[in-house]
Formats: sequence, C-alpha cells, structure tokens
Amino acid sequence: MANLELYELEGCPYCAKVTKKLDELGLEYESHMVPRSHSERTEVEEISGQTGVPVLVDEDNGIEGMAESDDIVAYLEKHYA
Ligand SMILES: N[C@@H](CCC(=O)N[C@@H](CS)C(=O)NCC(=O)O)C(=O)O
Repeated sequence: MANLELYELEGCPYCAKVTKKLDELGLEYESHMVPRSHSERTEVEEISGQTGVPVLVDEDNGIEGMAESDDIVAYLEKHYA
C-alpha cells in the first residue's frame, strides 16, 4: 500500500491533473491544503525548496518533496501503473 502525501490548493488545475492520475491509478493519499498566500506556504517550501503546488511526498521511495505536476504524473505512472 502506497504511503503518499500531496500538497495542493483548492481550484489549482495543476493539482487537479495530479489528483486525477492518483484516482485513475486507485492510489490513496493524504492531502495537505496549502494557504493561498505564498508567504504562508512554509511547510511546502521546507520540503521542496519552492512555494508552488502540487508537491508530492512518497517517503517509502525517498521522494521528500517533488514539484512540477508533469514530473509527478510521470513518476506515478512509472512507479504505480
Ligand atoms: N509548473 C507548475 C505550475 C504549478 C503552479 O503554477 N501552481 C500554482 C497553483 S495552481 C502555484 O502554486 N503557484 C505558485 C508558485 O508557482 O509559486 C506545475 O505544473 O506543477
């Protein structure tokens, strides 16, 4: 069973692309909604070095903060499809 976490924002199309892929693959994940204000996105900045979302965490596979929705979708397809 995968142990995935996703930092995301309500209404974010890039996040929706990732959650659609997670749903397609039948993967459960823990969702962390980030604040709309960039200056308050301290947690996501700590783990990924930037404030954009989505950011994926997959600690079981050494992924501590992957940004870029296209990279995340490609990663999920490669490891979980
Ligand atoms: N290229 C990024 C774009 C992500 C993006 O622009 N996300 C918005 C929310 S919809 C955001 O968090 N922007 C703030 C930022 O990039 O610092 C991706 O595809 O993941």
